[in-house]
Amino acid sequence: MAQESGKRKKPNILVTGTPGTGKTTMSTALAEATQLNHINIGDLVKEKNLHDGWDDELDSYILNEDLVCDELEDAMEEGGNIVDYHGCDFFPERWFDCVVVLQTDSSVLYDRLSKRGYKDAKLSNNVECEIFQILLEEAKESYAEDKVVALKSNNIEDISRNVETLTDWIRNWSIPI
Ligand code: DAT
Repeated sequence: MAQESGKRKKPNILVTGTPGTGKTTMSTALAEATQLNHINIGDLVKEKNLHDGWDDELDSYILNEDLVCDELEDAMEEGGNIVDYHGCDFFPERWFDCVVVLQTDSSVLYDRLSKRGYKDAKLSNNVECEIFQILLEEAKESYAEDKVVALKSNNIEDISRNVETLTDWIRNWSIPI
């Protein structure tokens, strides 16, 4: 993970991965540990109506990428944000100093998503998305290789370790060189 010599005093981190891999859980803990600002894109889209309506088939809002990017521009320029979303290819590459892709074994993910009430196509599509590492591929295609890191998120110990690793990285990033 390389350090960026932009004008930001604090780094911006993107936490991505298939739904259910633990983005919100990990981002919440990381924000608490570092005092960085956690932005859950799904919640933001709902709160500020940054969408083009509801997709019945996908059972989710149709996110409007332009509205989301306009909404975030000032905060991202300022720095110090943890952005949490199950997609990563429409954000400007310059926004992020580190892109974390959380990964979960498919059987564990299946149980988590079933508990969340996902069924049928929605459940199998998301598990397949994880098996084929779609989000890792998307991150590698969208960001410089040295910014992308894949982290396992199968259990509570993984969350603690990931938060520790990223907290250290954030502290080191913030020290002027
Ligand atoms: P996401 O934001 O990626 O959709 P989440 O943070 O909402 O995922 O987590 C989904 C559920 O799984 C939630 O009940 C918490 C649990 N979970 C997430 N990561 C976990 C982990 N590493 N170990 C155990 N449970 C986890």
